[in-house]
Amino acid sequence: MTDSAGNGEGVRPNSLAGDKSRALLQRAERVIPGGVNSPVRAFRAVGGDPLFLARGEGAHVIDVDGRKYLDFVGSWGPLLFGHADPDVIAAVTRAASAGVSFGAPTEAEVELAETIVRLVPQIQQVRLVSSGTEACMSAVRLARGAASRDKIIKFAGCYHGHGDSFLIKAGSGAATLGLPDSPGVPTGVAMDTLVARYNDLDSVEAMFDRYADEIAAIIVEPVAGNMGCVPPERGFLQGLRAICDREKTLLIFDEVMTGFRVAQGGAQELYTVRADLTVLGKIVGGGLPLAAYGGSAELMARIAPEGPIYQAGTLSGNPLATAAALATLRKVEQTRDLYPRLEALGRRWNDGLTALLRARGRDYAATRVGSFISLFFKSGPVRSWDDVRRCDLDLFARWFRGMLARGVYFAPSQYETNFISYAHTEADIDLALAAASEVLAEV
Ligand code: KE4
Repeated sequence: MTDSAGNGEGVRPNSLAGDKSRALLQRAERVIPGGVNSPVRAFRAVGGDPLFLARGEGAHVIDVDGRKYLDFVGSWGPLLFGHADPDVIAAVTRAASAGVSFGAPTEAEVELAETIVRLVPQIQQVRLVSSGTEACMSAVRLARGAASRDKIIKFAGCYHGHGDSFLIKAGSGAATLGLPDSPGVPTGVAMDTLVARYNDLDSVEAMFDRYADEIAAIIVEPVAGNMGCVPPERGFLQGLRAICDREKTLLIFDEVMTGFRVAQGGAQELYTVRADLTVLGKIVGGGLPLAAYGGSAELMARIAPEGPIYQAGTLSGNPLATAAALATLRKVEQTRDLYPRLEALGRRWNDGLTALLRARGRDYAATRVGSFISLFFKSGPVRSWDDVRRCDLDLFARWFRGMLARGVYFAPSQYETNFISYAHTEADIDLALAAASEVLAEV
């Protein structure tokens, strides 16, 4: 029996997934909530069934039904050099042959920490952890402990992982599923998270007017990526720096997405703004579970065992993740045309898309910072969550499905950013633009 969309029994409407993906989803849903291990993967915002992927090759992924896609998700950002990078694979394979985990310090962790300190000038000492959430949670705990204050300011639409303090007006999958304020977060915790508007310094000043000496930190995505790519307006980040200096509040840059993506030294280098604490994830781990937080030696000395602020992790600095990280950061340091090429590919996409939109009389907002790209299905500028939440989500879903049907895999949410890797080519960008031209003609 098939439904009106021609889908077979037990298949969601608009499904573009093959038989094997759909069969795996039915198995998965019996043993995993929603059949996925992270909500935004479930395609709930775009209809149809998620693709189960079998392998990646450079700028492409292949699903379990053997279908190949040009990939603009890139595992949500970590794969700066594309899938199955030979250097990363070789490094992880070599490390694995010596053992997968020790729970003891290793030379590779020291080398990785030295590399991070060398590449990110604001970091004098760094602690390795296993996820961006863990790194953000730890940075906020350090800030609260150092400042002896409890409140933090975050921005509506920004996402700093699923720690209780952050699931307040959160972006990414929380916004995608309509759960920006998750049940299960105690009121007492939520009360210590103040929410300001991105690109609006007055909204930040209003928080200090009311809670001046209670605010330990401002945590911000220096380029917002979890409500789609929303760049900081001129003076916004500098304004946050000035407010933090005046109020003796710590400025935390969550560079999980922007770190090594928008510049070698991240957004701090690109916008020449200093953060007191920097959170790194995704690229820093080369696609394996590794993230980090760091800052001045004075501040980091407060972290156990040196200081009293506790943070720990069984697999922190794991040898396989550290090997992938070192291989990736070596390539970051040694690939001379890395950022010029990412910029050129990003500009090729955005200029081409902007021309297509203009030709079709659509004034949607195509945003970009380097190889960090989004298309917002709404008219007018996009400055903050207030603008983003006015997007036409049905139109986005039709765009997503139209591109996927043409072999181009974008993030399955309007509230996510897409990434171009060093493995993408001009021909790949032109293929994606040709698909976009057809889709924009039909949606
Ligand atoms: P993880 O705990 O997922 O490693 O990192 C959390 C995090 C923190 N900060 C920023 C700026 C982030 O973008 C993230 C995670 N990003 C999402 C994608 N927007 C992860 C994808 C997912 O949740 O499956």
